[in-house]
Amino acid sequence: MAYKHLYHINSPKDIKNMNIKELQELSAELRTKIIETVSKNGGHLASNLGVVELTIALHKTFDLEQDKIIWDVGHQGYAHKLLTGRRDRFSTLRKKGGISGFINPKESKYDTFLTGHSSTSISAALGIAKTNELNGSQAYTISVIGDGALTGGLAFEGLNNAGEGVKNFIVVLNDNNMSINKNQGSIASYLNNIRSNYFYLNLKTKTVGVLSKVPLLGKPLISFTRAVKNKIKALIYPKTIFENLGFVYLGPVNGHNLKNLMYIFSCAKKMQKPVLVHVKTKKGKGYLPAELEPETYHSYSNNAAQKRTFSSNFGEVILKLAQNDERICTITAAMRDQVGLLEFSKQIPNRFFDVGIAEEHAVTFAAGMASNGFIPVIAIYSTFLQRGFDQLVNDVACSNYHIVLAVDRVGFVGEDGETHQGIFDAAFLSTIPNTTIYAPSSYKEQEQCLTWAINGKGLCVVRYPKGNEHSAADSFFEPNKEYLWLPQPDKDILLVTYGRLFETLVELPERFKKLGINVSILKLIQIHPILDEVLEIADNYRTVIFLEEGIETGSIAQQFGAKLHQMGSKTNFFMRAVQNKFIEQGSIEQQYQQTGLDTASVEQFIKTASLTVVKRKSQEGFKTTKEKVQDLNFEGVN
Ligand SMILES: Cc1ncc(C[n+]2csc(CCOP(=O)(O)OP(=O)(O)O)c2C)c(N)n1
Repeated sequence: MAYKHLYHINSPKDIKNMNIKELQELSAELRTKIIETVSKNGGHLASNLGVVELTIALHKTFDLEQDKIIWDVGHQGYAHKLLTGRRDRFSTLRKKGGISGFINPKESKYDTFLTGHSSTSISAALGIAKTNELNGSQAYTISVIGDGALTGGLAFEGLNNAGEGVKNFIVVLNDNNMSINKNQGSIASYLNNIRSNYFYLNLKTKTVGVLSKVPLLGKPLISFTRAVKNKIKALIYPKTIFENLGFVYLGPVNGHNLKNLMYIFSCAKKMQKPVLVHVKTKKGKGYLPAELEPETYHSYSNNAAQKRTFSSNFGEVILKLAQNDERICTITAAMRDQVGLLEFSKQIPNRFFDVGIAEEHAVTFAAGMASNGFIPVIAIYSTFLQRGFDQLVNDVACSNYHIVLAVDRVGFVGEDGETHQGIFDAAFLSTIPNTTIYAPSSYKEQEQCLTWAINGKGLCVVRYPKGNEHSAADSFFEPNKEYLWLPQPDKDILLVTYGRLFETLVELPERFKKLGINVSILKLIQIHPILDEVLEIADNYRTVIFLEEGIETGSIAQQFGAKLHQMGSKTNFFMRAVQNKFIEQGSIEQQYQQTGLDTASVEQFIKTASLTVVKRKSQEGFKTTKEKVQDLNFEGVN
């Protein structure tokens, strides 16, 4: 496609003089660019195609040199990026060092607030609007939130607070009737009801358009018509929930009609109260496959689809277990297909619960079920579980309820970047009393861990990464064993790890053998509480090196080292985990390299650690724990 307009737009001011026809042509160009790029790089497709006109209308109506847009989740910001000086770098979307798949202020002054997790935009926008008031600024702050994100409790906390009163504050509800899957819950049904008023604004716009051309009488007639219409509207339609919360409600408006959108935004600007503009869009608009299957095209991956993954294996195993145990229920927070629960939802619909984007609620809801004798299993991405920490501590663990967490996408996740990494859960979950954590690295281990978790006590966690198992993983499976020990002839170096990182280390013993160094491996499956048995194994080695795909502070590695120290072990302990920083987008391989957890870096780390030990030995004279105790030579003490 030849681009007539897009390559002339380098900042928001460049669309200010474009007419409707040109803006419509620009919409088509933006769609082409988005489809072209996502087909190469992967990314969120349907959500972005749905907001093209909405983005243009916002850019046209507001002055982005001072007004601020906060895009909820930030996964639908591609058109916004293309119109704010990032067109030429757009081909680097989701690549290391390239354009982020989410809204990110590091990238552009037009990206107001870092997003990635849903339902935050109203709160963040309100913070900006309130401080604008303190500064005496007349700038507008606009939160653009989807109907899916509106199911998150945080969004309502923001509405509740904003409804008390704030100026120049606009919430744009981008309602496409979809979350990733069909939107769930009574808010979705409620919005469906309002949408049946859909004809209303079109009619009003047309009427205003015609009347305003009538000389002299035009304006008074508009006011009169408006007053009558509002009366009629009030008689026919009850007030919306948003009006009851203190907002002026405008809409619903067709989100693909630029004229209507610009008109309604210009009305919203005139209100002296918080405004909610209800915009109706079609997810996937302009690309038929995505319009027909918005769930499939919510996000698109250009990697060959993997048939069996840890998520799908989880779905199969939990279905089997639930078919034999009527106490088992599954819960998802708006990620049914992604976490592998589609088949479960069809086979056992009465014990399947999609609670919407409501992770905190999911945890306390599960605690309620557990208190009533059921076994709830929450399938959730590691990154989104962060939201449920307080509920896990207070509502689950304090009462020692038995719930199972199936934590998906642990470790690095690749292209989604810093807001989506699953590197915190092992650290924060292991601080909670009454918790057991398993980290399988093969499908068979995953099945075994899920069975242990279902039959366990308290909070039982099974955590596994994105994608599939290592090709050789199966051959390492040992039934009924909470760890895998691959010892070499002497007790020289022991590598300790868990989960997917095992794949990175598995070849190292062979490589080191060639150098005359014996490297053993201890792979933990139960990572918390740390078993005495594995500490005893480690204590017998001269050097223990713990490698972990998780954040360093509070890591299992740190806890392991501390425990060895507490038991008086004289082992030389080293660890490598993710330094305390956020890991940006890139491939998972690149993220391993960046954190020194790829095979080559680990190999080097082992060599450096060995040299450090040799140096220490020559300085102090290395002695095993037993030798040191013998040296103390306490007579009469056994
Ligand atoms: C706290 C949290 N939970 C889950 C997700 C995963 N997620 C990303 S987009 C999305 C659906 C959002 O739906 P909606 O707000 O309606 O936007 P749409 O994609 O339909 O435009 C979900 C569940 C997330 N980003 N944050």
